[in-house]
Amino acid sequence: MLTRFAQAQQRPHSVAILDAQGAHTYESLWNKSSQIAHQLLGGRSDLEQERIAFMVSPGLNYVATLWGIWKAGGIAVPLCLSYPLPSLAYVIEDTQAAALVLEPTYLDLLQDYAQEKGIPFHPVEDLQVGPVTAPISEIDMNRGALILYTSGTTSLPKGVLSTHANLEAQIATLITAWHWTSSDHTLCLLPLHHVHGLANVVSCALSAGATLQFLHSFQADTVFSIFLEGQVNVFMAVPTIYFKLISEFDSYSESKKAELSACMKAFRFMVSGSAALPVSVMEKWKQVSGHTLLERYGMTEIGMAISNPYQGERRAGYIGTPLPGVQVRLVDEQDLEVAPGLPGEIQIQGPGVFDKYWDKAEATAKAFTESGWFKTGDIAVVEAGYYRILGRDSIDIIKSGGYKISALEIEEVLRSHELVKDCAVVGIPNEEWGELVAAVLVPETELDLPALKNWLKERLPTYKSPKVYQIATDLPRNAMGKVVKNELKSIFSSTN
Ligand code: MCA
Ligand code: AMP
Repeated sequence: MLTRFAQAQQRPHSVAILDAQGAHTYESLWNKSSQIAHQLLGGRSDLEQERIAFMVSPGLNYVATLWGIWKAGGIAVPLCLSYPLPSLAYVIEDTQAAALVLEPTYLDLLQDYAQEKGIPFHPVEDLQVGPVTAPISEIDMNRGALILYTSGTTSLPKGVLSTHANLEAQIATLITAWHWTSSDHTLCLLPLHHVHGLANVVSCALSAGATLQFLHSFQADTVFSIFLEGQVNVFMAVPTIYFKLISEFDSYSESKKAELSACMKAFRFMVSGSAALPVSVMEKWKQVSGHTLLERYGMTEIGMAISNPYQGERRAGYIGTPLPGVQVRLVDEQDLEVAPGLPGEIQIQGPGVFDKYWDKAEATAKAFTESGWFKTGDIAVVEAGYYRILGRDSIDIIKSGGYKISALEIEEVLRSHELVKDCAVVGIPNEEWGELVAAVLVPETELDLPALKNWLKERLPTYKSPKVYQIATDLPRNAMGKVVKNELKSIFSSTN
């Protein structure tokens, strides 16, 4: 049995999930997921790794669907809840999803599309009927479990296939390193189509027998209200969320600040990751909550790899040391290990490293060295035993609000606009968002920027309010090149 499921057997009557509908026990989660598995199987004994895409709000139904797919022998494909139809269709078609599980809220968006494509779709509620003892065969650890999409240095996102063994390793490492127990109670407000929310928060909490409280989306005042209820003791978020929580905290009266600080002081620990944590945010959060944030480093393809210690010094500006079971090395451009103290690309090996990019053999081959190390594209240095990230190898990868965004994907869309002659997209540093997406356009004529932004929003899944700059002169012919982009980046960073 997957260790992800073990607690459902061991503590059936404990509260697994708190969501907008109330409290749900591990038994209820187990039973609902068995019903879903049974219905998805429809009389078969195994889905044989069929991909099942699902669009369900965070809460009991979400986890029951995920577990149900696994119990039926399928590969789970969580869809982003805010994507427009073309981006959802890309994922559904790229994974050749055999069926969709949808919450009623999302039926309108996908029903016609599914009918047209002949893809069976199930309202999630309809699946929760029938026997709870689904005919589940033992799950082979080397089977595919999950496909999450990640942007990279190509214009189209790639599906990252992780096996059950990969997920078990990713979860086990964090449970040990961060001392998860069944007494923990965590609040999940992160999107669930990424590792941070799905593996680090949801799967670790449920594998430890802890209580997992869901918030549909992030709102700083709601987060603090929940904290004040006094149950949450573990919290994980991206740096942008800590920045926004600090701004909210600053708007409170002195007495409310004191009450909140006292409440947060009692937490077991708090984690930041997915993007570099500015030292200023770390320091301010320490004043606000009494906690030194534990910063860690990971990636969709590998789970978590490097972490500051649970006990011991959490060093500001550093990501820490390799997690148990993860091998890390820093290499130069020839894939040779650098001398101590020199910067190099982080490369990773270990049981948590993904299986392959879905249906992309060439991209998979390119992502590994001949000796099997995964190339992260992140550049780091080791100083006094701790890793420090210096940046990314590719200027075309932007991290904004914790999301990885491909500059090339945005450029491709922009270039299809009839009034855009040329463009270059770069990330410019910003304390709140990490980086802001900035699009530098050479227009055919003066552009109506609000109209252009709306146009972009309809077409771009990763739309993040890009800043748009128009420039009169043509971009140098190699506008995509690193040198030119670096120049644009520094020009617009200083005018920002
Ligand atoms: C939103 N806005 C932005 C951005 N995002 N502006 C600039 N840059 C951005 N990136 C604007 C919107 O257009 C809107 O503006 C206003 O902010 C509010 O938008 P909304 O979407 O409601 O924002 P939010 O709810 O405040 O979202 C911020 C967020 C969210 C909560 C930080 O971005 C988030 O959940 N990030 C987490 C992503 C994550 O989990 N990444 C993990 C992947 P206006 O009001 O003017 O329209 S990485 C991973 O998994 C690896 C393995 C790892 O290491 O963890
Ligand atoms: P994703 O592909 O969305 O999983 O994003 C993974 C990327 O996020 C990594 O390759 C890093 O560039 C970045 N990242 C994650 N954690 C950190 C961190 N603590 N500091 C700096 N960058 C980080």
